Amino acid sequence: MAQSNKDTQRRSKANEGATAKNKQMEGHSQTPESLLTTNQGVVIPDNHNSLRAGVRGPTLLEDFILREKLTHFDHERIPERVVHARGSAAHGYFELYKSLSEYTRADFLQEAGLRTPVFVRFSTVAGERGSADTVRDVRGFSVKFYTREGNYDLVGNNMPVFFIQDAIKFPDLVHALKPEPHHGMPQASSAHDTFWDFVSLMPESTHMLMWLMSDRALPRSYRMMEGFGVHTFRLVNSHGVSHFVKFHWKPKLGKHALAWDEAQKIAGKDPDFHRRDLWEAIARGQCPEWELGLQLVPEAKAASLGFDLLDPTKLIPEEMVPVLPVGKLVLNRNPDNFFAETEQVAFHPGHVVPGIDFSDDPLLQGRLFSYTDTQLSRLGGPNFHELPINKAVCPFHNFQRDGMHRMLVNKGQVSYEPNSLASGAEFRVDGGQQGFQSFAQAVEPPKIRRRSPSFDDHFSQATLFWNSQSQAEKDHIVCAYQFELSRVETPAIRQRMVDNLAHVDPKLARKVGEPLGIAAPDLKAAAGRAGFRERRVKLPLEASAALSMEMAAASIATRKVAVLVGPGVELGALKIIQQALADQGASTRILAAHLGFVSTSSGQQLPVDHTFQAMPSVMFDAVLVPGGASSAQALARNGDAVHFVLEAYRHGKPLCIIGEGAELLRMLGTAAPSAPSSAFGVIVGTNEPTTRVQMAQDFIAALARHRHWGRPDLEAVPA
Ligand code: HDE
Repeated sequence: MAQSNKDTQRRSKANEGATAKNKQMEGHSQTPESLLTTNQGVVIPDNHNSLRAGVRGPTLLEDFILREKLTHFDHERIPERVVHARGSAAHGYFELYKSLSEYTRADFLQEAGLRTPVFVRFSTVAGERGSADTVRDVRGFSVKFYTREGNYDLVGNNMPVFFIQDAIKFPDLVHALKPEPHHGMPQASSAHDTFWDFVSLMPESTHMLMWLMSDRALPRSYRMMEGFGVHTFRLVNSHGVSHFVKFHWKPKLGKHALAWDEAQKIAGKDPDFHRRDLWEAIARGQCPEWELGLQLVPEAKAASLGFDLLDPTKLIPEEMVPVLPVGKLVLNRNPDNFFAETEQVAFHPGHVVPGIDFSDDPLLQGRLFSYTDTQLSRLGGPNFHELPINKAVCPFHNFQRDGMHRMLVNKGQVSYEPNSLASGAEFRVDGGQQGFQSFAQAVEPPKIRRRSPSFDDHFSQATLFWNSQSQAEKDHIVCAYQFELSRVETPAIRQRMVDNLAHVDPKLARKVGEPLGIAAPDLKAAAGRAGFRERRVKLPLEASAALSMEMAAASIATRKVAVLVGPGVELGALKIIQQALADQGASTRILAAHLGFVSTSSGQQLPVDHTFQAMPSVMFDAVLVPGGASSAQALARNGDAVHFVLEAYRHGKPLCIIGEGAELLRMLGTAAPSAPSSAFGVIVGTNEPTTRVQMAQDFIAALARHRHWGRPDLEAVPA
């Protein structure tokens, strides 16, 4: 059969749109039945008693039912991922806005409106499988597209750059970051000697450290963070013309962060905070969305950027190359089984489809080896592509055979190519034009083990990032460095770090160092150390708006507002504000000192969702305190309620206080705003019908800005 006919047949078979993967998965699923059998199908009569020699006698080795059950249980765990062990995932689809045929021949990027099924896994990097979600860390953002021409994986992070420039340093980086080998501590944290020892000796990590110390490392939700492909890839069109490309995911809900103090508290109160948040949003039907954006650079223009596109410690400022929105990603279905799907999914930056190709970024090149290799030990053999979650939705066939856990039953005599025995005619795959064609790139001699001098600018983009932050974001970066370095016990490591930081910005270095008793930053000492390279590039911009998270207000959909009530609470204004929030997709929960009901000023019984203790302020985005004199008095006498308000205020969260609820603001002590102002996200109003709508609007506007760091004397708040 002619190859083009085969291709059409293959594609039409697989062309089941966005649901192709769901249908395929259904064929592998099982729901509980009212019958228990062994794995061999033999009905089990009693699942409570093992076979014994007499009712009080020893258990018999013969009991194959017991042995099968225990043996299976004993082997239920597989090795966790060596990095990105803790993750959460969901199914969904990617929809293309308009054809990208000008740039790529990738089938899933040709037809406007085409939906391709996806499975997306978010993760932390350092922590073990059971670690907390809200630690300071990079987040993984891996997308598997089940395209009609095979699986394409975009295995990225929520930060656009990386710590190192060459894959050969990855094991060192990860060993330094992970718990220290002698005592296995600390869990899921970079705040320890070995990490800072390593990075302080690797100035190329400076740019990425700025991101890691910023609020980007504390996402409010997986649904509210950006994703980046990090490396430069290639898009290649049907004429063989290539563009360099950087991939971006832009969250529809905006990019938002937690406060550091808040993130630490959540790690104890709800270690599954991000997992729960993703699961619940999808279960409620508030499906998270991102826009895929491309920064495209013609091959010939790459040199004129001024920095090397192959260096993964560099980003392309959006002001230099705008991000072109090309499609949307929607996550609309939670997995049926965490292990089968989220744990067994195997991503690989080398899973590409025709029309998408690699660059020579030495970090990417190393990844191309590493991912299959790791799955071999993690998933127990070479057949992990047959696991339902990893299986392509288009037909696949080759002569790879056998191995652990092989599920396919390959028929026939032939398992080699070329052959003439399979169909009677000669079958040969030998240099055809179909399928994946590697981009014919000229390679630069000689073969050499050396870093390119074009990778030698370690600081200019770190400075760009620093200059692009708002004052509050800068303060947070300084605090983060101080926190991390104060956990470092070796003074020389702390000193090396601030010496390096002085090359980003001398003021930043001084601010970090002073309260820690570190000697004044020494630019020269840093520059004299091995590994230091500073061929500073002059960028055509001082700051890039896209690098700050604090710039734009966003939708308030899916934000959670706590309503604090006591007996005698007034419902009037509360109902109006609750409705206004609900209309914009936010939700309110009623919190009181106890569960059950609270009687309102009009004698109604208001059902309570949570107690102050069980659902503390760090679980919410904003606080609403309704009016009612006795309700306000009860709240002011309750330490948990008072702490709730103080903590939310300190974390910069919007507060809406109605009528007598204002009592609680006095608890802020010296930090209490003399004139509460919506500029600081504190909305104070009366229960009068005339002010309710305005109050609701102001509160929504405050919530859309997420956090209000301009509040005076925040550090004075006792929370
Ligand atoms: Fe990974 N990385 N990585 N990585 N990575 C893994 O693969 C590796 C790098 C990223 O949700 C591992 O299946 C090397 C950059 C994500 O399942 C492993 C190097 C970026 C995930 C591995 C890097 C990433 C991984 C561990 C340097 C951002 C989670 C388990 C050359 C672009 C995927 C696994 C998931 C996972 C190796 C650097 C992102 C060991 C050798 C840069 C999101 O193969």
